[in-house]
Amino acid sequence: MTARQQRSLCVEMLESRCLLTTLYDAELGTTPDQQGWLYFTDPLVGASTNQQMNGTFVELNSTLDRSEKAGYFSTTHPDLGVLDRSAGYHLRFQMRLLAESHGSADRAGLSIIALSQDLVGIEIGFWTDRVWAQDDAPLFVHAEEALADVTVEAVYDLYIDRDRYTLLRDQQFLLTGPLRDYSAFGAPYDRANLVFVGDDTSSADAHAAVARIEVHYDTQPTLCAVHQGQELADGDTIDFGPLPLHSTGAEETLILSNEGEAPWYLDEGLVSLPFRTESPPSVVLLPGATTEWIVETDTDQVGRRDGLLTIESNDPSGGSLQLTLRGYVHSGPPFQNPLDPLDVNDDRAVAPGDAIRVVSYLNRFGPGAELPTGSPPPFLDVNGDDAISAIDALLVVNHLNRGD
Ligand SMILES: [Ca+2]
Ligand SMILES: [Ca+2]
Ligand SMILES: [Ca+2]
Repeated sequence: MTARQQRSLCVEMLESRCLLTTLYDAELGTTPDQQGWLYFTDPLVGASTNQQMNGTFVELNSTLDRSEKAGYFSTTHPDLGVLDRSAGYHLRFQMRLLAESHGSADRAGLSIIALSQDLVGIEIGFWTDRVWAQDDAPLFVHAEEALADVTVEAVYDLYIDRDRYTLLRDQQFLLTGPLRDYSAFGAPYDRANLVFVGDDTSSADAHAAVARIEVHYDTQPTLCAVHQGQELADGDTIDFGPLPLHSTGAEETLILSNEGEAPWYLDEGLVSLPFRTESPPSVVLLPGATTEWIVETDTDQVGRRDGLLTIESNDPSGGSLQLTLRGYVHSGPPFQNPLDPLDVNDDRAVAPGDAIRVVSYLNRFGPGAELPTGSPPPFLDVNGDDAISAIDALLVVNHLNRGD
């Protein structure tokens, strides 16, 4: 099975695992409370805040009285399952903000709340020109933010992955940060598996239009690391091969891609000496995105190059990779041992094992076989003619027979 076939199998498994549920669809022509959501206004009776269908949107308007609150709670929704952040989930909102005003920098007239089954989640506030996260220590203070024209209809993808949320806008990265725990405040932040959209403050108001809300479960990133067309697994080796002394361009390129359904984050990417990198990979890869990682070494000195490349990421299945880096800088024939040409396996002794290495290679690849592409040892070219043939084994055998 080729790496490509393996990968397409892997992707198919992920696709079948990733379940999508529509929680609200304005195209059905009904308001969210007619599709399973709890619509709640404060005050309960006589609120000037209103909801109404307008084309392919439901519009929620609290601008007539800032002190009122109103919005949609998933509490009663029959189709919302367990929001398990360790398994990962993803909420998608298609909406726009027609107007918003606030009396405090820590409040927004339109907010989205997503709380996992353990109450840890995130509240995102929407102003017309930015989105921002509510902090939990202290409670409900304006935290990280990103500028965006929220008055234009867009699809917002909110990914919850263990300890981090990531917000995309029309498939473009917008905002990320740690998840928060607001449960000390009480209701509704003490409700597990909660999704809320609306105005939840007496200090701001908004006129918002929501077209669609969806949830995906089991959304995980999947790192696919490829070198020279081969998918890399933990423990694999990246071999730079023989490198002529003082040559340039001793580098290898890794292709990292996210074949999963959630943003991939590089937690740690380390290259040990004598290898190094001048182009660290992207720290975040959105689903389907790809980045290159170039690892290089110097060729200033004859000898072996051994190192490690370590990748730690938020991919729970294959996100931790420790790869061996190797290479060999040579000034003479690349596969002739410069210390002792007869010492094929480079163990500082000449023994029958050295001849056997050559014979095994010839048995496997035949006489006239190409030189290996990987780094020596073994140094199979005993006579240094840049070919591997029976004479290379014979030289070792003759030496041993002579007993010198
Ligand atoms: Ca309000
Ligand atoms: Ca040896
Ligand atoms: Ca030879």
